[in-house]
Amino acid sequence: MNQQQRSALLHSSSLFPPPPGVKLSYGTAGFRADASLLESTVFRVGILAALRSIQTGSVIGLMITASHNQVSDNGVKIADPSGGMLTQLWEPFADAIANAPDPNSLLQLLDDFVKKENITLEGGPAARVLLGRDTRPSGASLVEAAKQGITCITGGTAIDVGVLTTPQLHWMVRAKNKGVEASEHHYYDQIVTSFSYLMDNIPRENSSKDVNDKLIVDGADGVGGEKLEKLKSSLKYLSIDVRNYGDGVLNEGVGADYVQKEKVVPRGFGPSDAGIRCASLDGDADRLVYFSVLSNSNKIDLVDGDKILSLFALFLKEQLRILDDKANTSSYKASLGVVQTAYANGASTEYLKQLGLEVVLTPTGVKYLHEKAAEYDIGIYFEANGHGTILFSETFLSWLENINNELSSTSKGSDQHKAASNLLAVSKLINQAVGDALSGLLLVEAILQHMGWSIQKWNELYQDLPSRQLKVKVVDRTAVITGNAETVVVSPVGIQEAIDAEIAKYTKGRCFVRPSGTEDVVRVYAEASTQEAADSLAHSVMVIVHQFLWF
Ligand code: 16G
Ligand code: MG
Repeated sequence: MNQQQRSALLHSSSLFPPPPGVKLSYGTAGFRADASLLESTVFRVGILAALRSIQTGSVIGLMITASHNQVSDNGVKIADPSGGMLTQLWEPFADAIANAPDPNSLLQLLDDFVKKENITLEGGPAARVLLGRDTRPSGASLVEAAKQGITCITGGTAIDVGVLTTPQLHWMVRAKNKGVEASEHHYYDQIVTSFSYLMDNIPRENSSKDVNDKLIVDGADGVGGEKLEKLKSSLKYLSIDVRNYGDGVLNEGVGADYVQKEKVVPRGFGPSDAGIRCASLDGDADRLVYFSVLSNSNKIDLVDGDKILSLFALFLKEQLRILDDKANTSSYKASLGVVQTAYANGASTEYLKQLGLEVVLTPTGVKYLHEKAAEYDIGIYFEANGHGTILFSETFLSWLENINNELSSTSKGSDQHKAASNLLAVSKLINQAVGDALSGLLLVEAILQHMGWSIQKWNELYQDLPSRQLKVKVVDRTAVITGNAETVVVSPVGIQEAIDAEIAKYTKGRCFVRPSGTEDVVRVYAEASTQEAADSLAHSVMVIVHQFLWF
């Protein structure tokens, strides 16, 4: 690092002192805290993004959002060149620089890291970072802090793309690095075109009365609602009523997280919506759940991420089967895999296995699911909380393009041709970079129309097992070490045996504990054949956690 670069870093970082006594961690989804504490962190993440851009010779994304957290919080995370999450290898460095106490120690850390990672600061490619933010009021000033961080690396350019959903920013990073058009307009163009294509391909006999074109969407008073409100008029065959698109307080009694956890209607919904298909986005529109309002009540029937996954899996499996029926296509056995976490309802896992699908579990957090799903030709991943997407391998997509062209000349309009083009349209509609509530919603809508299913019919695919989640405050949650995709506790020794002994008392009992990645608690999840049993199992295990960890 030359002298000019050193002084630029020292000078700029002295303008962004870290708040005293605050320790931040990159966690499962970037840094998050009260917005007033974040300027220094965001400035430093700007530096980090610039270094990552130089190292990879690619465009990097930096998103300012705290997703479903309250409006006074904010956060920052990085999108890697593929559009996915920042490589896990850099997370410890992110933690280290965020917590460096003063400009000199920050400079020392950067100097060491640049050497260790062979990052060429002079004469190599210049850093380019796309900067996006959600609708939080604190976003604008944090974007300025990020710009200072990016541009204090010599030659660094910050490209401010304004207010976007998190998945839009990830999509843009991916598109830019593939050398294709990457504006917000192109994002809409791609999803609207592929959605229309899928809708036009629907077998006429399925356009039944069971499924109507009306959908009500809770926009969480965030960026997703705002964007959908603008997008909806370009969507053929679908009439969307967007509520909570920015007129109320972000995430307050609204949004996918609220709806999924509380299982009640979000603000602005009520008994008069009973029976209508409803969906809810989270604050940065990377999570999606569906629900229907029960009559004469504020309670809902929740259709969660597991059911969205099941719907997608069913549809894709069917398209692959139709395609496979064609004897004279050059055969390609596409691998189809489903990725869940331990939070997936046991009934969903059983249902998917009964369909003959390969189901694997990973630890909680999108980065783990995404990585696993990328191992298949078609990898579908979802967390129960509504975050997920479908990944297509390059090899499979190029085979599909060829077959589609071949079928288009030999048997245009045949079932096989439609199946091939449906699969291609899904790969364009669904965000390949990260879970995306807007594109996920359009795919759900297209598939429901295709099947001719109402939300009730969809919800009946299987019956969720009753479950209960609890939080336990402990002295040190890092003392809990889990294994086997968080399904067992490895340490403290003896706790798993105690949990197993409890589980054995319940029919269809299943229970696991894990330290939260976003809150200072240990989480308990329990499932059993009745709600009372699930509650009781969760409670007994909470007591065990206390016994082992409250010392
Ligand atoms: C983060 C993760 C989400 C996970 C949640 C678990 C991303 C983008 N988000 O929000 O996938 O479900 O953390 O929270 O990775 P917990 O560790 O507090 O239970
Ligand atoms: Mg989110």
